[in-house]
Amino acid sequence: MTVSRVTCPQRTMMDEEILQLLRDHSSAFLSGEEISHRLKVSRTAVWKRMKRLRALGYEIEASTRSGYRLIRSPDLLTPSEIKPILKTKWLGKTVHHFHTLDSTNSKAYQLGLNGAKEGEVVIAESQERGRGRLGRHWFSPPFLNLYLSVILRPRISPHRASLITLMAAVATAEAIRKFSGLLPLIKWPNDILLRDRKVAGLLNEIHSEMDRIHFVILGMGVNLNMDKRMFSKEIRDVATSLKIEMGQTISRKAFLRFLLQELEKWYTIFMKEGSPFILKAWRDRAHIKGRRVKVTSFGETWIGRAMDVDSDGALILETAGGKRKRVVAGDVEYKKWKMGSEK
Ligand code: BT5
Repeated sequence: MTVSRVTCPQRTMMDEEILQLLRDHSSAFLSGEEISHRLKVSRTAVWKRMKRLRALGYEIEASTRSGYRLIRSPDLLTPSEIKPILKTKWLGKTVHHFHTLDSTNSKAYQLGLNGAKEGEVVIAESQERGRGRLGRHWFSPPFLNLYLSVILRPRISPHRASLITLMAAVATAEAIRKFSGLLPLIKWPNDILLRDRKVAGLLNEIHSEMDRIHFVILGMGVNLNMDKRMFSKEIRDVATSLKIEMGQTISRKAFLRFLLQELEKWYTIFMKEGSPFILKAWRDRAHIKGRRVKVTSFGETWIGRAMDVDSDGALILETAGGKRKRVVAGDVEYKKWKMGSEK
């Protein structure tokens, strides 16, 4: 891996308050005295905070006579950066932001157990142990991409939880399409591809009883500003980022806005209209019907023709002998049709 681990100080409540004050006075200087008075701290404490904020990438102009002025904020995904630009009604109204976490899904799961509300979001600038499915690793270097988990509390039966993954895949694909103008393809069950390379992956985890879901953690990893050389060798030829595909640096905040907006929209559709609408949207963006695929599931492998996904989101496969298989979890690899392999 060519990107080194970066650790940086966490922002505190006081940092947030100072930033809010500076934002509220963005057209003028705010004196150190005024800030120290409003926050009830010494001027030295204010000066130290300004130093810290600069170290975090905030460009703050300082004048001995006039005080401080915020010139530019870094592309951080903190609540105070995100809130002003979010267009959602309920999703992301509470954002838990961390510079680094083991995994946003693990953190969100803990929060879910502690009663976090539907729509709360966990975001990390980097993950030490970002997780894929089946114990696999999700490469999560700092400040470049999106690593987020959303807590949902759908009133649906646990066997329909995989539809949430399909719903989220549609939302992610739509966010990418609207943001970039590019046409992503969904690969069953949880990959989003651009030019056949993985740009995003989803990890859906549930906490439930037999017949009731307590909460779903929807984990989303989207590669935004990775250059090809930044990917580890193993995934360099199968992964991509929006920067690679669009040829320009991506504002993570701007993309996050699209993503949360689409997610709120498609989740609301799913809860109101049920699965048919989501399945149609998914099929339209997956083009899986009739493709020759190799499917691996729980240590078994089949090659055959993908027929469809059923109403619970399972993949329906027709194997060489014409038998139908229903696959609830696994990995799909696309294969080329060879002469005579149609049967
Ligand atoms: C996934 O698993 O695609 C689900 C990835 C979910 C990641 C998010 S990030 C926020 C949240 N918190 C977490 O801890 N996880 C979620 P899977 O289908 O198993 O794919 C994993 C495989 O994708 C790996 O074995 C690699 O081959 C490849 N891979 C790893 N990192 C990648 C990356 N950044 N971009 C593209 N491919 C990657």
